[in-house]
Amino acid sequence: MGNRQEIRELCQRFAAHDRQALSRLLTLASRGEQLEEIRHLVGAARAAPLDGQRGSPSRRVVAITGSPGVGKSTLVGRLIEVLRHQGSSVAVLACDPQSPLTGGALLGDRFRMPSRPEDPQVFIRSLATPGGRGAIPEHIDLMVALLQAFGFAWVILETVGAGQGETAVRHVADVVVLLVQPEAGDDIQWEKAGLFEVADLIVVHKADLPGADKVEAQIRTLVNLPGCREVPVLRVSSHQKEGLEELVKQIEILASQSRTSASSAKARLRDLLRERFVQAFEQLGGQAEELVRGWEEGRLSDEEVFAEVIERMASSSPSAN
Ligand SMILES: Nc1nc2c(ncn2[C@@H]2O[C@H](COP(=O)(O)OP(=O)(O)OP(=O)(O)O)[C@@H](O)[C@H]2O)c(=O)[nH]1
Ligand SMILES: [Mg+2]
Repeated sequence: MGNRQEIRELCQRFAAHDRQALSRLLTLASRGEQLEEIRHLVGAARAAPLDGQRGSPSRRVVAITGSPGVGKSTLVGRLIEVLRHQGSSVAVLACDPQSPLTGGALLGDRFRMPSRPEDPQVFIRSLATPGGRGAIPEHIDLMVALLQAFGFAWVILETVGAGQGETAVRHVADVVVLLVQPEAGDDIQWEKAGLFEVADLIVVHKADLPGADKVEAQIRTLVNLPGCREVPVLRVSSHQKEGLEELVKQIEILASQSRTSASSAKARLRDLLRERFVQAFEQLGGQAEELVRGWEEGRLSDEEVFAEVIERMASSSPSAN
């Protein structure tokens, strides 16, 4: 699969605005195949935008994250309606944690989101995400770049934000929106509190349900604690179609701030470097052990081990990464 001939054809079809080619390239990227060629394609498309995309509107990458069942897919469906109404094109990547029991919520996502095959300005793709790295596929940044190169003004990522996915989403999204819902129990599951740290905007979703006031009050208390950065809190009901325009407006505001804020861009770059560094080290596997053995046996000094690790990381890390 994914031989040279195939990838060449795919790139040509992508340049001719073929959605099936886009879809296949996304699959390859999600599997970590043909990364170099795909990066090249994205770079070329950036330099010479596809027909009809010159003077493209500003791009937005938004992550919609929250626990299973909080209503992410439903809300994304509503956002698509609002954005289309405003004339923007939208692509969605729904990152499904692959459930060992049911095979994931993929079907459910397709059902709840409008699939609109007739609308060329909407593209929806579910991605199975095998375990290991949280809910975000490793090459999500490249998938987003593909969708942008294809011309989508908005890219929305749906993710449960579990595990390391939280930080991965932070690197790629301009704005991270965290959904919480009125809980049946007394308190929000505060073990999810880690997610609050990556959220730029918190949505009390299903605001039509009883208990929305209480959750909102709890969240406001939490985000107003001294030392916490200010995070807007909004109430939205997808069922009642309430709060949606306000949500889009807030996302726009935050996205433009995130783009102009050099410090947040720098922080994102630092996080990315750290993550890639750890990945490259992990890829060394047995080689690192071997060097440590050399140190134990007195053949290598600390500095020599370090220098050797750096050198091997540089040569083994796939240039495509
Ligand atoms: N009351 C109420 N229910 C909602 C609202 N939005 C979604 N729901 C319901 O919440 C349930 C879960 O919705 P989904 O959109 O599938 O939630 P999800 O977060 O995408 O779920 P996963 O993809 O499985 O993590 C469904 O039964 C929806 O009908 C809302 O605004 N109000
Ligand atoms: Mg969903």
